[in-house]
Amino acid sequence: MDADWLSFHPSPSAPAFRVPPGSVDAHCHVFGPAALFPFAPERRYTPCDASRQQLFALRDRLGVARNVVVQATCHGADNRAMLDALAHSQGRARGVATVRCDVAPRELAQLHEAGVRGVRFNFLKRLVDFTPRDELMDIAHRIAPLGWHVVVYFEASDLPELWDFFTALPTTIVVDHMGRPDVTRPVGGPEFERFVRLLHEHENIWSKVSCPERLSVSGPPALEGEQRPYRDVVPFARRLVETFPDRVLWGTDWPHPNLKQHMPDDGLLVDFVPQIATSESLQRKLLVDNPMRLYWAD
Ligand code: 0GY
Repeated sequence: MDADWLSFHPSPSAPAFRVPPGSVDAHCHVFGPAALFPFAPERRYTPCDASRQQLFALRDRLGVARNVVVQATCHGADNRAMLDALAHSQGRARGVATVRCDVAPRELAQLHEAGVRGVRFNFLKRLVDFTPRDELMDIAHRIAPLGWHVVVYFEASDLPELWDFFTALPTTIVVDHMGRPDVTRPVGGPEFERFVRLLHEHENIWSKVSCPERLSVSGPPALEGEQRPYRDVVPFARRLVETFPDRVLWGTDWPHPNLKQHMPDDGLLVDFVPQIATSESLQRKLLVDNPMRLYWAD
């Protein structure tokens, strides 16, 4: 089956930044292999195969200790590829699943036992069909007793419409990729201010400061000697890390689904971290303490 987007970087550079021991890549995926774990018929894109073995090789290359494997839309609510990665991780991977509202209590218990600690609600119109909010709220109420959280993925322009739904959710909420700000707009402008206000007013809401490669317009270093990968995203991520140091997570987003023009060198994504978390204390919270609290509390 042919992928309709670029393949991931074949040989990421070794990062210049050495992450603290026990660091977690808190947003990454596994895709297929399709021969073993077929993609969902309702998917909006077909990825290249990206196996657990390749994910674990990247983990070791980057010097991180653990992964959080997030279910992506191309696998729908069939969590088998993600669960297979968890099962072969020797406890070094946890998962975020997609479930339908008719999921049985027994299945939720099995997912928990396998290492799942959250569900993901995706609101990107290019990726999923609309799911009624009451179905999502129902799921959130069913997973809350397990101590799980809800990961939400949306476009910044949709936040006003989603605000009341998010703020009514009964769990911790983790926003993917800073709510996808338009980084050509000012970091102090109304759009990003709205997102910062969401976190200020709701202490159960966290943000991933991930995906500079997806949000950036300036892109990776274009000039020889440039030391600041994805510099236009830095003010946004840095503001969140410094304002909410105990509620931010970082991840690679490997294997970077749907990137059609530029595929990042994952080593550079690690080198983005010291730009946005500028002290050892902030780096430790972002990479170790926060994800460990959310995913390995037990
Ligand atoms: C990401 C980003 C994307 C895809 C998905 O579930 C998905 O298919 O999340 C995207 O296309 O922006 O976080 O992996």
